[in-house]
Amino acid sequence: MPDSVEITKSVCRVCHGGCGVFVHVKDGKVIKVKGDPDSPMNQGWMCVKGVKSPDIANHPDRLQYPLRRKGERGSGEWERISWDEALTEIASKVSSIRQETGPESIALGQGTGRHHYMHVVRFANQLGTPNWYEPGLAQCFIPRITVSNITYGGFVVGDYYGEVPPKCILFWAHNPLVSGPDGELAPAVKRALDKGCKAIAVDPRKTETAKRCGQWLAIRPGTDAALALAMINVIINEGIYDKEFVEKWTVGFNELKAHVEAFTPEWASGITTIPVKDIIEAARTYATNKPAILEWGLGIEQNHNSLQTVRAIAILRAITGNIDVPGGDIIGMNIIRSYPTLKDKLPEGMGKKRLGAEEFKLLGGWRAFMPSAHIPALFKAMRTGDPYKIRGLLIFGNNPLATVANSKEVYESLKELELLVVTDLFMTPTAALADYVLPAAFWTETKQVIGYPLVVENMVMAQPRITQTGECRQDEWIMDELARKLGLPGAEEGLDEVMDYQLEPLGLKYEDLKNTVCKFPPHEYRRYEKNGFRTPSRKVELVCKNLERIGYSGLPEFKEPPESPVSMPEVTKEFPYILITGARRSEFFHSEHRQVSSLRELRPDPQAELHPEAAKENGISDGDWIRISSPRGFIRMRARVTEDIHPKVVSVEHGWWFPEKKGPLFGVFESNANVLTSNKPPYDPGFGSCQLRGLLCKVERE
Ligand SMILES: Nc1nc2c(c(=O)[nH]1)N[C@H]1C(S)=C(S)[C@@H](COP(=O)(O)OP(=O)(O)OC[C@H]3O[C@@H](n4cnc5c(=O)[nH]c(N)nc54)[C@H](O)[C@@H]3O)O[C@H]1N2
Ligand SMILES: Nc1nc2c(c(=O)[nH]1)N[C@H]1C(S)=C(S)[C@@H](COP(=O)(O)OP(=O)(O)OC[C@H]3O[C@@H](n4cnc5c(=O)[nH]c(N)nc54)[C@H](O)[C@@H]3O)O[C@H]1N2
Ligand code: SF4
Ligand SMILES: [Mo]
Repeated sequence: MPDSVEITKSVCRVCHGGCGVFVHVKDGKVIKVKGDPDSPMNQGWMCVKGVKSPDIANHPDRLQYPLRRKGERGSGEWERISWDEALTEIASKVSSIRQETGPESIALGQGTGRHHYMHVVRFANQLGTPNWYEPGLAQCFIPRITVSNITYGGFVVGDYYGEVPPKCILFWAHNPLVSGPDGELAPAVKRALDKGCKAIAVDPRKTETAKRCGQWLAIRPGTDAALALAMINVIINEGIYDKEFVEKWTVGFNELKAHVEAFTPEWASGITTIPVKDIIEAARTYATNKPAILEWGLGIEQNHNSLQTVRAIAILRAITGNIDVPGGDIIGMNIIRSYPTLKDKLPEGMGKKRLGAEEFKLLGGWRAFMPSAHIPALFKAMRTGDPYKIRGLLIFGNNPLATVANSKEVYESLKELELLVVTDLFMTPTAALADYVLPAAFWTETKQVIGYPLVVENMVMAQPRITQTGECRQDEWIMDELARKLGLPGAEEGLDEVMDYQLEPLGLKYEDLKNTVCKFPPHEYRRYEKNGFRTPSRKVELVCKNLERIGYSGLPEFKEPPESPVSMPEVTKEFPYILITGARRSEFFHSEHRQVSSLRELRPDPQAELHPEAAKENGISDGDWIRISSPRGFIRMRARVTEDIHPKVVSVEHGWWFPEKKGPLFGVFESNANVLTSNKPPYDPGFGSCQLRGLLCKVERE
């Protein structure tokens, strides 16, 4: 029956993923994706991107065959070649570079949390190179994960799935109703809010989430550490901390108490622009409505003080006793084995050669959670050969021209490479500069094991391969084939073995789980009562001696952002507004989906949000095309004038390029937030994060 519809249960992964779905297939093509009402994550709900999966999967511009560059780099002239030709040639070039200048001169790049994430780390170890990157990491998630690990001995997520609902949620620089699954899902948050819990949002924008909160703290970007320190001050001074938990399960309380004495709400108000009474009220609400979830997001990491900002906020959970309690923030159970990344295959001494590792110990050094290269150092090495030349770059799903800070410098760096291979779903501006472009499989075309909620692995799902487009291949297959051709260590095992190895503690194989789709054992709360927390002191580390030992402060501190009205009053005269970039939109995932007309028509143009006061000062009306400039360059976007933003803040979307424009650049410098951002020091001393939010800018009508 060739035209009958087959329906298969699966898990959507247009974003980081997690929504249980039913995939409808007709004549080998996805025709519909519907939410699965039995999925604990989404209970039938789906966002617009997921619903439009068929339009992405079947898009006429999908890359379908391996391509080799024919003309000059970036000329847009390609020839179709077979997989065997492509992989043999790439392997031979990689092999020459490895032999001539060492494996460290080959780098691997990848994008945000995709299915093949850990496989790239594995492939890097197999290749023997310490240099792999992802544009999140220092800017996204690694500070939160690392700080959780050093403070509580494990990553925490909100407990939305147990019997006890939270009484309060503090959304800190996080808009989960739009940004969805980052350990929880929009519907889970919505369900908790619908039950009527108290809620507070700390955000310069009155977001979709902030509108559901009783209190909105319109913070000056980049000053979150000051607010958190003042909230700790109030909670301690008013005696509304959890005395029993603090006494029994934390170290360093007295030092913390003395440390925050100076950080009064009055002090923080002057820095953050939040009224004193609001700071006090937020501290009281969060500390006295228990259990409480603290939902933290990206806005606390994209600055040069990410380590201490995240630490200050992390401490709030501990002193209020909200850790690993029902309805609070629970520590992950990691019910599957961690990914076999073959780190013992990385040759001795290579860790030291990792670019940026010496300086940013928590990103690339041996104390790092998942050591990776510092992006500004890596791209500099491509351009300048300092301290050694990066000659080849293999990218699996990343569009650095759009998503890495200082896009024009990224372009200069990529042009210097001898070998650039890009695997992607579409011809992006980055892929257009490559020597080889390889067609990646869409999520309905891949098989995978997914540990969820993100990072803590309290739930496990497996996804079957359902459809096939052209000659598209799953990224892991490409890496495994290259490993075989290069005769790399560990090449005898690939994705299938990895998936079964991960599932072994559950007594399952991928083939078993593939039909079950989701395993979700009940959470065991307060596991620390048995063996303590997994930190050196076996307690929550309010003061962290391990940080002190490697040269960082053991207690959290506030530092004024380097480019701000306070740090740069002279520059502020020309650039009087504060720029934030990249607040998420439901219709797009980063630089993706601009070619998908059913999504693009919902949001045809790039948008910059600004307050009516700022609009008036500059003669701007809602819907005007405006020029947004920073000290580094300018871009154009359409103005959205709204009261729902701090009067001094301008918020621009990120990831914009125009697939409808001419290649190879496809207008990637016209409306791209990263033309405005800086990749220059000062960086966060632990993670090397740079300031993507809280910079200076000006706005003009075009
Ligand atoms: N200014 C500014 N810049 C930012 C941010 C910000 O807030 N402000 N946010 C940063 C953050 S947190 C992140 S995580 C990064 C994200 O940065 P990226 O990961 O680079 O973002 P994407 O555009 O989602 O993905 C890049 C490419 O992956 C392709 N792709 C999708 N699925 C697959 C697949 O399965 N295989 C392969 N091979 N390719 C695939 C897409 O088509 C797309 O071209 O951006 C960062 N950049
Ligand atoms: N639809 C969609 N969903 C996504 C993504 C996407 O591209 N599209 N990307 C995914 C990825 S990789 C990530 S990392 C997550 C990120 O998801 P979230 O963590 O929710 O991050 P954002 O929406 O980037 O930013 C959250 C809020 O931070 C605020 N903000 C900016 N600067 C500051 C500041 O200095 N302090 C405070 N307190 N707030 C600030 C912004 O106004 C914004 O509302 O989303 C994921 N989900
Ligand atoms: S939030 Fe949207 S894109 Fe992400 S998994 Fe769910 S339906 Fe898919
Ligand atoms: Mo991210």
